[in-house]
Amino acid sequence: NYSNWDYSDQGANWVTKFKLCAGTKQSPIDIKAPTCDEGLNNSITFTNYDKTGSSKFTFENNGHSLVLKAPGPDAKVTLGSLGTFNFHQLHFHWGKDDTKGSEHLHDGKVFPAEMHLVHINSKYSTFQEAQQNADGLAVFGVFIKVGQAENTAFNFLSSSPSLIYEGTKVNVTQFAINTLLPTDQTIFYRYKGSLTSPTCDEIVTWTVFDQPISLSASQLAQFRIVKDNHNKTLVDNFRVVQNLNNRTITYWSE
Ligand code: 1SD
Ligand code: ZN
Repeated sequence: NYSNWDYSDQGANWVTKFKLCAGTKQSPIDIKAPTCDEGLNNSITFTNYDKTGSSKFTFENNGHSLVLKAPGPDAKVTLGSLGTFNFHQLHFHWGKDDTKGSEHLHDGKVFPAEMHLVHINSKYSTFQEAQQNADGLAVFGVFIKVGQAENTAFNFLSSSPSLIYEGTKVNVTQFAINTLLPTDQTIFYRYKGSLTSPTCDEIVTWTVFDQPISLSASQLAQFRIVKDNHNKTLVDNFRVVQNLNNRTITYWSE
């Protein structure tokens, strides 16, 4: 079931096979006109995001993205009263060139790529269990722009020539996940949405950081050489933005 969808029309046809994709709280969205929420608990507490060690991450081509997985429940985040969420994996969405690639937009602006850090609510023991619940996941979205310098925190991207085909993976020595994040983690947007790929379950508390990170042009090029689940070049693996409908986007500022 994992292979019977692709990004050929940016998700428009998913609704015929995957009912949830036609829901009213779908992701991604264009983040604009957020409402300041004095009550939004701004503190994201990171635990073990700074941990380095000798255990192995895996970096894998799953036919839809490149995914970095940590070996166990280790890194986690607490989102105020929303609870604690264990880091599960991070992955990327990117364009065939720099004019597109991000899933979320920011005031209509598109970025060349976007990183998602997927976390599972610690009150559930498996992804499958979390998938049955509206508070199942917390996903962090980080916009990626193109910059002059190499971003050395993303050196693991240089293994993409070994990840051309779906199902291939490499080991990556454990590194501190917080090195991948924007330096300013205090400005972010929060809304309730969905997985951006089938089966589009509406189980995600989204946190999209305001500050983008930078990768060099050659680092972005490392994404664009891998192939998808139909053995075609995997580019433009983003879903088109969805209607906000009856939802608010909140932010908090000091
Ligand atoms: O697109 C990803 C999908 O590949 C899978 O990772 C899923 C569940 O982990 O999450 C979606 S997304 O909503 O994080 N883009
Ligand atoms: Zn994603």
